Amino acid sequence: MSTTIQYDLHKGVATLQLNRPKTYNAFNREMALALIAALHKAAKDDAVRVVLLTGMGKAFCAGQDLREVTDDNGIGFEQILTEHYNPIVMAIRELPKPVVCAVNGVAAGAGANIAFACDITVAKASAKFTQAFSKIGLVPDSGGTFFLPRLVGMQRAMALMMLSDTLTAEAAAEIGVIYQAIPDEDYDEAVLALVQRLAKMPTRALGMTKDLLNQSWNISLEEQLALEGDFQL
Ligand code: T3D
Repeated sequence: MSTTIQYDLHKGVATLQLNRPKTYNAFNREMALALIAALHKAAKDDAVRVVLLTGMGKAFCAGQDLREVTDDNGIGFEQILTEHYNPIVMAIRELPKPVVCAVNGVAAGAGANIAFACDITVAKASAKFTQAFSKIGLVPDSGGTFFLPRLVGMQRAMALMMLSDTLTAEAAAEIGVIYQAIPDEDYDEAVLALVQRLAKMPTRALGMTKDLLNQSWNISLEEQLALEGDFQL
């Protein structure tokens, strides 16, 4: 088992902690594959009622480990997306339980977009978000072009992605990119209270709520109403 993801299960809460603090938890292949495995493990384990994704140390996640992409012997862009980020985002969206993301520090590139793909994202008030991709000549990935315009509208998504401006946690909460910015001094306690609260709630109904919201992106109101009825019965 890789140490790049710390997996801990306590009272129904599976905490998945990105653990490469020296690189601000940037994703290398080992950590990406370990996160996919951890998400699948949490999805299958009936003892898990809520998943908490967070980072070790000062940062949440600086996105792709740039040392790995610039390594001539490293894998290429296509493999990085199809084998790392796309499966991570799909595993989060398909996980039939709430996935809370607690952003403990800076979230950049894929790190920011993975945070936006989670069900409820909260952040320490001192945390910051930046798309970062445009600064290094890349287009945003990890589902950012799907989630961000849905969260904040096209204008804001476009500007955030083109300019890669830094967004404070408070500004992110104000415009609806995340659910809440929590004062640093209250952060640990508030995150714990949130996940413990979710763990005591009806997991199956929460999972079905997530499924309904996932499906609402692709279907008509009439179909959605029918689906709500099917799920309620
Ligand atoms: O195939 C593909 O690559 C496609 C997929 C792309 C997905 C992506 O995520 S692309 C975007 C990649 N990420 C970035 O471009 C962000 C790069 N990092 C930064 O802009 C800044 O480091 C931060 C805004 C995240 C934080 O800034 P700051 O000033 O608080 O910290 P710092 O001093 O820049 O970084 C702290 C350490 O983390 C430093 O290490 P050192 O010098 O103390 O040993 C730095 O090198 C390391 N670090 C930060 N980001 C990365 C990283 N190491 C490897 N990869 C990183 N992305």
